[in-house]
Amino acid sequence: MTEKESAALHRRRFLKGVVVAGGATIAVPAGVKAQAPERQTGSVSPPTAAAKANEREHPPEVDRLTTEKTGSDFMVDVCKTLDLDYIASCPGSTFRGLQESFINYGRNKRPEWLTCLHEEVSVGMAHGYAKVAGKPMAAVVHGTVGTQHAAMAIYNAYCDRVPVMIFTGNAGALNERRPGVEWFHSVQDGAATVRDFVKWDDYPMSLQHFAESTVRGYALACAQPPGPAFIVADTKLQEDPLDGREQSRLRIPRLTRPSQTAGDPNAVREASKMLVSAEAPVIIADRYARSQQAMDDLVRLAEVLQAPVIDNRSRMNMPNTHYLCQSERAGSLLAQADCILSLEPVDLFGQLNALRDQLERTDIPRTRKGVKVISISTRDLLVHSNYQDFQRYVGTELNITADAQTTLPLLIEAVRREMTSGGKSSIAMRGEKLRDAHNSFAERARAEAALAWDASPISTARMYMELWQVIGNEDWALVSDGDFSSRWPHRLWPLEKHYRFIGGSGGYGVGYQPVAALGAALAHRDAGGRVVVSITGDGEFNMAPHTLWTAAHHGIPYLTIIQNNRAYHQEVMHVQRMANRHNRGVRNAHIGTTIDNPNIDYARIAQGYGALGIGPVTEPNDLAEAFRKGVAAVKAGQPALVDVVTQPR
Ligand SMILES: Cc1ncc(C[n+]2csc(CCOP(=O)(O)OP(=O)(O)O)c2C)c(N)n1
Ligand SMILES: [Mg+2]
Repeated sequence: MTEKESAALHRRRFLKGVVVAGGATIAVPAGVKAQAPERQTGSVSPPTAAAKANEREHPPEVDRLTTEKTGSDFMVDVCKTLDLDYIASCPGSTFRGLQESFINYGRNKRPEWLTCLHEEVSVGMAHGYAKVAGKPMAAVVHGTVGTQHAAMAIYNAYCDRVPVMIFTGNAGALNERRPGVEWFHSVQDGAATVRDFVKWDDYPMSLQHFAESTVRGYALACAQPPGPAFIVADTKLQEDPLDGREQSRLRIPRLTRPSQTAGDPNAVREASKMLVSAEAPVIIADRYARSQQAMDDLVRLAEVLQAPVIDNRSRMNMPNTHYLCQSERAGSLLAQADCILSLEPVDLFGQLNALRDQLERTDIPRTRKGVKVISISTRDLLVHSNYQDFQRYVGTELNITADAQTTLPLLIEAVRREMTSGGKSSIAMRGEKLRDAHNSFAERARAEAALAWDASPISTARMYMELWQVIGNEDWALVSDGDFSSRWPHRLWPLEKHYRFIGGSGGYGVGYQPVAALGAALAHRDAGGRVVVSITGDGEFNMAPHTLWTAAHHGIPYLTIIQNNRAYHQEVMHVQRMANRHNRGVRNAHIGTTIDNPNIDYARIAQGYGALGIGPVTEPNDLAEAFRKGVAAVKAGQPALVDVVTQPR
């Protein structure tokens, strides 16, 4: 007998013993005669002769416990009609039927089931994925508690206007619930927790209803402005048998993608007149470009007007190598502008006004009096009341409610027509000045980056410069930039293609960076071998370090760089600000805001999850070697992490 067989036998004997012992759960004290209880529910006693005769005449019906098809198989049929490559989840019994159908009946293909170790990852990775792939993937979350875990990631995707398909399970009918846990994970209204920050939700009452709502949800999630759609799959609908007759009556509607909204031609003509007649027009691009085409269109508009563009980086909007990309001079450009065109603004008021964050909060305009503001945006088409992501109201001169990306070619045409009829020589001169200004940007950024070049902890600018030396010759993509406010990559690196960058979280919920990076890296992998880099704050990374396991498990390579300032540094600064306000000194501001003592060993964490882990790197001269090793691992298909101990900012 082999060792394995002997262990199996041992285990069987052990289990038999447990079953036998289980029959005498209550030990009878010595000397007390055991009495049979009057009525023993579920007890097995020898059948009487009469009962045996009865059994022969009327044999008991054996429960049929298998079925060919269930409702969840049909649900998979529905999902397969949608353009879904992946479905991510942390398992939960409220969708056990659906899961089994996807992996067996659906053959685990289109969509392929991905394992995540937290529901926030399932949804957050779908968020990052959609911004690169340009289409949604799905996440399935356990009833109630899974939805609660997923909530912040759903909120980020909603604020960032990104399409995500989310499913959850729920045992709606109380007589269908297993006692205990299933009650705790059941609800009347599965979407209530997140309804304020999804675009649309439904709780289908039949399989036909499921088909229509899932297709509708997908279409709505993708329509501009996009957002998460949330569908509750009732467990009874999932698990009940589906017979041929019932199935033949079911219809899956065809997915029709809506056309996008383009600006009203009169309003577009009006906008072109205002832009052409302006002396100092400025374009702000915010949550604007979803494609390379949209970037190219923005370049065309800027060139035809010779107008500077401020890229707010919510998306990759404008190549920073183009002389009309003037984000570096945002303050002075806004102060001089007589006409501002804002494309899909996220916070227009915040951009046009400066808020003083002192004892008394006051705001002062950053723009000159009489400036004309034009906005082209789908913002007003998705506004909910409770969550305040809509920001302060700005009374613009012209508010064109339309998809800016779809409207831009029309605006370019209108501007061209307007210019030939009017003719403007000053426009060319404007361009020359902007070219001169642009020449100085890179030089200034490099001079600033040289400050504290040899410092340890390492300056963040040095980190980005060293990284560039390693990835500059690759086909690279940046999926998060550790500290959004430093803008180092946008200042130091050429970002000239749409897929180079994907913008930020949308809702500023910390934990987005490692999670969205995973999804973005998946989409980049499928697009063909780009070297994906995610620069992540240490606070951000600690919200979901286990993303590295999902990456290793599913073969999703990317390089995570921890911008490790051993603190929630932004919060250090907030507490310092409050301490200064009280004139109490800042020496205690580290309490509750730093992440040291002990220092976290991120390299070992990465190794534990199956990724390559390097660091901590504390000396700037060691960065190049660490990044080279990390990129080599990524190119070989393995996720890797480099822990860089950095200055606060
Ligand atoms: C879920 C969540 N919790 C807390 C915050 C508040 N917050 C904003 S920035 C930040 C610090 C993030 O730390 P890290 O990623 O290390 O970046 P650093 O500020 O150190 O550059 C925190 C905790 C938040 N935005 N979201
Ligand atoms: Mg930090």
